[in-house]
Amino acid sequence: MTDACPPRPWWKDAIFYQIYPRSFQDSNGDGIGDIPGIISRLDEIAALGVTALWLSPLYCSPDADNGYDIADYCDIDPRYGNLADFDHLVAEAAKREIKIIMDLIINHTSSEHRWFQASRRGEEPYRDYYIWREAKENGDPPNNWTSFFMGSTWEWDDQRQAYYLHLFDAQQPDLNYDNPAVIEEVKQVLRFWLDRGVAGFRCDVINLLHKTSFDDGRGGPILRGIEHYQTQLGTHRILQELRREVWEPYGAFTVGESFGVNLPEAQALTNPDPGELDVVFYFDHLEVDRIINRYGPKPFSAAKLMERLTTWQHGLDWNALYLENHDQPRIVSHYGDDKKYWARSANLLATMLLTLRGTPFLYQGQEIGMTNFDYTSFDQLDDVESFNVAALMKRFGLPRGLRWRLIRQASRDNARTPVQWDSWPGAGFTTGKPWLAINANATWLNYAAQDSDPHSVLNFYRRLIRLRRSCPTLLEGGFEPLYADRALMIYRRTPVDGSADPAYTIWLNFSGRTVKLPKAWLEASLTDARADAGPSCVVSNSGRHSLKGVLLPWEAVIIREGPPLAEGTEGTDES
Ligand code: ISL
Ligand code: CA
Repeated sequence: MTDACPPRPWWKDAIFYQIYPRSFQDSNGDGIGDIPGIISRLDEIAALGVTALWLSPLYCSPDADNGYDIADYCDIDPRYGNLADFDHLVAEAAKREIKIIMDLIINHTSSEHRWFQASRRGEEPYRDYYIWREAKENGDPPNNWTSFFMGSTWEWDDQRQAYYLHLFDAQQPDLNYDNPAVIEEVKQVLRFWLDRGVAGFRCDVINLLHKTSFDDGRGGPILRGIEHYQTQLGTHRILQELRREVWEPYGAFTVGESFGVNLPEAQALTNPDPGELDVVFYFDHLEVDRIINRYGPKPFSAAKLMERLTTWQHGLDWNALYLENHDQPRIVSHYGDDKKYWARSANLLATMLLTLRGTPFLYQGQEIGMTNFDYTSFDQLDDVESFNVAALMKRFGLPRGLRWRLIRQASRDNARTPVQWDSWPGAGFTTGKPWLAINANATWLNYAAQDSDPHSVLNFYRRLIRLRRSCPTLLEGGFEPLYADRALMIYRRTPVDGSADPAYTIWLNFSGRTVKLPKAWLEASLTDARADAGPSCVVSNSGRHSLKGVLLPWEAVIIREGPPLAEGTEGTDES
């Protein structure tokens, strides 16, 4: 490798898998997933073709926001195990050539963190670790900002006789990034975990760190004031410092969850010069059918999805790819059909995720097509955001039935139900009472039922991942949008210079109807023959190899252009 061409970073060829520990695998019957449970499932994870794990928070936390409220950055919450268990996990993962990245939540801590407790008492050096402001003359909060979890972003503290800022829950006070001591503390935390062998971090709401001003916000009731702290110059400077002083020297990978980020901001956040983050998680590809964030459904359009994906595929040379995480509804329920065409639509979504350019991130249970929860009322929920959004809807006069319908399709609990490993009570997740109810469909929708079924969603993912890793075009090739309308999405992955691997065209029908391929477009850009590729059809989620001018409901096909594959080359059929 010449100096001019730096070695290809490991994370460009990685397949990441996010584990939400409390819902992944319980080992001691207390109904909460834990580190020994994760270790016991590493072979299943390796069998999927995963090469890196993102662990959602394992740190000590009072669980105001399920671990995203950290009370001690350098210890494992006893419910998940201890540091020895963590070291054992890192070692066992390494034996399977699986790297580990941690969830880094540094915009805020838990109000139970010793820093905050000392800050409330006005004790140095912690007095200004957080953002304290006096009340207005009339006792009101310092400004009109509103929280991600609804309500004011300011909480009055009797001990300190002042308000403190919290963009999220009142038990998640924001750290003060105008204080160099805070940044030094963060560097210590990073080094602590990097020295334990982690390979990088998923950085939580990392584009919100620096608040440029505390003037009133101009917007409506949702996230009023965000213009004062979203992706500000100060945040870029902090990330450049962390990169320069810690991430670069350690060679640590960073993916930054960047709420509301647009393409120019993402380009700045991931620009290698001067260097901040490696890749980002953006959101707008998951909000094609949403009015605000994950709420307020509107009709889906494959053309709109293609437009947004194309913006990001062309706007960044490389980026993270995902369809699910612990905050998002299950993608087969969101963009797919979790009833009549459950498997086929799950496989179509897998095909899209794993044929785009970038680093794919899967979320636990996505590989078996887990669906949204089957709850019927609010008292089955756990998520603080769901309760707070529902309360705001109630204040706006929405009737209970409508409130439930809106919350049900967007609640973060949809992704947090325990992983369904088998059909027994407890779904193989726990022998105790699960912390959150298990979906009743675990009786048939589970890992064990799919593991040896060649036509299962699980084996479709396994084969797609193997195919992707064997194709330079899918790994490193370009992205070329070809055609899209309300239902159809057709794009091509173009070959890498000098590679023998040809182009691949991906054909997706995001609808429950058989859809005619656009004849005019076919004749103009592709002959029917190439759309009837026969042996060059390397993936089909319907078992068909010739399109014959149509795509069946939820059909996904990958056609390898150029000379047909040798007979017997592995494709992936869900017949
Ligand atoms: O998912 C979201 C946007 O669609 C928001 O619900 C989410 O709160 C936001 O993206 C920030 O998420 C991250 O920070 C939060 C934590 O609750 C989320 O779980 C985490 O992913 C505060 O730490
Ligand atoms: Ca447990």
